[in-house]
Amino acid sequence: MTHELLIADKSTSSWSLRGWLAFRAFDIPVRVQTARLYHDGFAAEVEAFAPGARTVPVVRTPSGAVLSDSLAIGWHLAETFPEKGLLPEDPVARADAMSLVAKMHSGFTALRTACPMNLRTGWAEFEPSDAVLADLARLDLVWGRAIEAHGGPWLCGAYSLADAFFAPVATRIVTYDLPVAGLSLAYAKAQVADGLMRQWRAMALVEDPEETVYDMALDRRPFPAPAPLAARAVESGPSENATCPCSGAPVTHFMAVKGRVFGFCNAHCRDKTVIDPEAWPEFRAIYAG
Ligand SMILES: N[C@@H](CCC(=O)N[C@@H](CS)C(=O)NCC(=O)O)C(=O)O
Repeated sequence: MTHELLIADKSTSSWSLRGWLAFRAFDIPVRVQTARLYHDGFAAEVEAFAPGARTVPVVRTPSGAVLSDSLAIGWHLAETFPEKGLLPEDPVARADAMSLVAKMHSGFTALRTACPMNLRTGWAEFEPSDAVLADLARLDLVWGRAIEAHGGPWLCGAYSLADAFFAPVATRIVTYDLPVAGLSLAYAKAQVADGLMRQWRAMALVEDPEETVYDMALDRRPFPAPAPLAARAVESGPSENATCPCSGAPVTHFMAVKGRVFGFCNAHCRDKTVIDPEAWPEFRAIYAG
């Protein structure tokens, strides 16, 4: 039996990203379903998945328990899979990681409210309020102390639940071009460049409808990350590979990159790879081969 996770739109649902990373960053098997946030059927979809739940992420455990909060999900996974490294082994680092998770879960409200996560775009000339600047100063303190105390590269040494929780905050630092200390900026950029974040964002661009809910009265600028390898969907093969790098099934959909053609077993596999080919280790392997 596998855990089941219900999330919402990947471009904008920051809590969903935390829940998803709590599984995927630690290689914990999970079956994922998506409900559309801000659509009429959302509440009913959540209720059908887990009676009594109101928000995402929400998890159904193999034993039938419902976990309807990211903090509970993270804690449950850390307890159930102690070998997966959600929390550091060292007791001090472990306590720090939980403290960071809790700080994130209950804090940085001004920043989170003023700068909604939107992985589709960067924003130009955002003017942070005093309350947002205070949150950013606190972030500098909290991130800086953790990275210095545990030696980096992540908050508590190796990637932990604390980093999964702060990932959506890191995206705001770069998309809103927020003023933070050098160490915080480097940490935020490392978060956005992380392979799983790139996968999440590629799926967001393929799956999510263009929503206006989080539009800002600001000019847009390109999403601030290094340009991915340029690729495009093409109508037909032949492709270098006979089976899909995602599923191993025969190829039916095609992508061209640098004069070479690769195949996939469906449009979703192909399109998420077109967005950012090098985010996907299985594709990287056949590309390098
Ligand atoms: N404290 C919750 C917050 C979850 C949350 O607010 N999720 C948002 C999506 S990002 C949601 O489901 N909103 C729907 C609603 O509030 O009706 C957690 O940690 O999981």
